[in-house]
Amino acid sequence: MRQIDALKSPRFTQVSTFARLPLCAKDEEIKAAFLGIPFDDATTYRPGARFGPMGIRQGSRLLRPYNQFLDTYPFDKLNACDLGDVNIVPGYIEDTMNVIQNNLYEIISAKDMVPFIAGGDHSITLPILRAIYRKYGKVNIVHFDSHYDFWDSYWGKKYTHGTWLRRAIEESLIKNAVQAGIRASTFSKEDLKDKERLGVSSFTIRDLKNNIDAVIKEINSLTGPTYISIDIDVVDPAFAPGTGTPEVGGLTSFEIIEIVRRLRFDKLVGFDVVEVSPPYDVSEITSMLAANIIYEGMSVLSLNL
Ligand SMILES: [Mn+2]
Repeated sequence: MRQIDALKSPRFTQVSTFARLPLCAKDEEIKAAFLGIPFDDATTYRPGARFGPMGIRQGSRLLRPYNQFLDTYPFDKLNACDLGDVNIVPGYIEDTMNVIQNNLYEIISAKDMVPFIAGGDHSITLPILRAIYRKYGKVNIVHFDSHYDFWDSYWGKKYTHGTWLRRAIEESLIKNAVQAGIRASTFSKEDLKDKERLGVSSFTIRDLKNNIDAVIKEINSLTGPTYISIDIDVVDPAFAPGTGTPEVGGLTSFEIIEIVRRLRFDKLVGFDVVEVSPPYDVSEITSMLAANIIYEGMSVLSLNL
């Protein structure tokens, strides 16, 4: 009984939520919320991203209310909260995509808020974009990744964590696509021509490392609603080992955090960090990085308020 009374006290907050934020309440006015999507059946190599939301919540417990680099109190300004996880259907990607799309649309159509989503593998971004499209129409996508993710199919299948961007473009969900950090070996030289065919503005890790300012400038020149998708594997495995398809030679944790801090948008409509796989993590470093990326994203959003 004593424990139950203690949990009712306002002095105690949920410890299993993102950054110890309260769970979202139905009738509350919120500007941003954390949402977990624990689905990893579309991975092609190491699984484990289904534990991403849980790991990122755990890695977020040290986040404090004030961000000195952006001079903002993101959680207060956004009245941020944790929505919990989407109830996905393990093993059934198309059913899961429908659940994600419907759940997310229900949330964003009811409230004028920005979801900060923790994956899950990258396949979740397609149904997210479908829900976003239903509310906002075509949006810009800013995509940080070591992989192009515009392959046509894997094993003859159209929905995987490496095909979502092509599907989103085919479904006309995207206005402009900018991606950065690309470095993985590919299946053939021919594949690279898809950048032009699909109209994706693509920066390799070399482009990014050599001229971070130019990439940020291009991203910040986008107008209209914009969605950010960050595959944690854009970061070097030395800083983010807990992921499904690691590629060496990536960004440092400082670089990705600093890039996110410098992003500015007309209208940010959603943000995800995907492919965090806690079973392959070491000392929670990947989960803590993902949690901090979301914190910086919320901080940038809060600057407009
Ligand atoms: Mn990737």
